[in-house]
Amino acid sequence: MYARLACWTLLAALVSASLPTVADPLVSLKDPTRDDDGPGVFKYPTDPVYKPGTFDITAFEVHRKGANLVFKVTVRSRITDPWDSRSWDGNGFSLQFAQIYVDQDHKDGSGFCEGLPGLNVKFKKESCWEKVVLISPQGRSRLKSEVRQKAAALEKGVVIPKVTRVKGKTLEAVVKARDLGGVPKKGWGWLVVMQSNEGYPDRNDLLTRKVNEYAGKHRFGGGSDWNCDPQVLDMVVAPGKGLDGEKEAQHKALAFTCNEADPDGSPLVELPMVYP
Ligand SMILES: [Ca+2]
Ligand SMILES: [Ca+2]
Ligand SMILES: [Ca+2]
Repeated sequence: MYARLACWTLLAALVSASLPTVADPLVSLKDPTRDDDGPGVFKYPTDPVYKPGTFDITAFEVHRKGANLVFKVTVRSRITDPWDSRSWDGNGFSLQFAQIYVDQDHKDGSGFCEGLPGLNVKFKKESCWEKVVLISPQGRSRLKSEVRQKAAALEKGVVIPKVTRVKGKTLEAVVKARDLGGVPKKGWGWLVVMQSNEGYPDRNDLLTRKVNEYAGKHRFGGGSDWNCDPQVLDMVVAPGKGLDGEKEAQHKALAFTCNEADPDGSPLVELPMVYP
């Protein structure tokens, strides 16, 4: 009898060792702190609601939960809701707007090679994306109508989460795995970018806050008043381990030039992805 008990105990130990625990993420990337300055020169708006660290990504994870996936983007400071998002059908925060681009085939030119309007970015040809998950304080109907009006050509790649919520310093979005095209596989590429939610965006911008030459009350500074600069505050770069060198790699990836004669005709930056 003791032998049988020992046998069962051993079997149970083997089974539990071979099953991933619930907390094991499918994707887990880190980002260094204090690189929420885009190409190294961007400044926060001057209004005090934009507290230091608000747009500073520190971690990104994807978890599986049954038929759903939970996307988690963590920032350096506690997430606040100064504009009372519940009063406009929002999700419990006001300031952040994270976009998670996913390359599912890593083939040159396959997928969408431009960013959503308002980011002023393109993608490297080997990293054109099939899906982008929007983590925004805006409700689903506002997101849907913005995408339809301003990004109709990209609409089939846009994933609007079922639920978006806040936990401390983390934004969480629940997405049906089916809407992403399945459970994430090895070999997929990831790009997490951080922007700021703008409820009154420019005519062509998809809910993004502008980066201008000089910071204003609700405008980032350090960029250009034209559309030659990437409107990205922070992003995750390879190897996605939060190393110091990743700051430099980000600054390089987001370095932009504006042609004096035709600033809006300047070539946009081409962003790389992380293939964990
Ligand atoms: Ca960061
Ligand atoms: Ca692709
Ligand atoms: Ca970064």
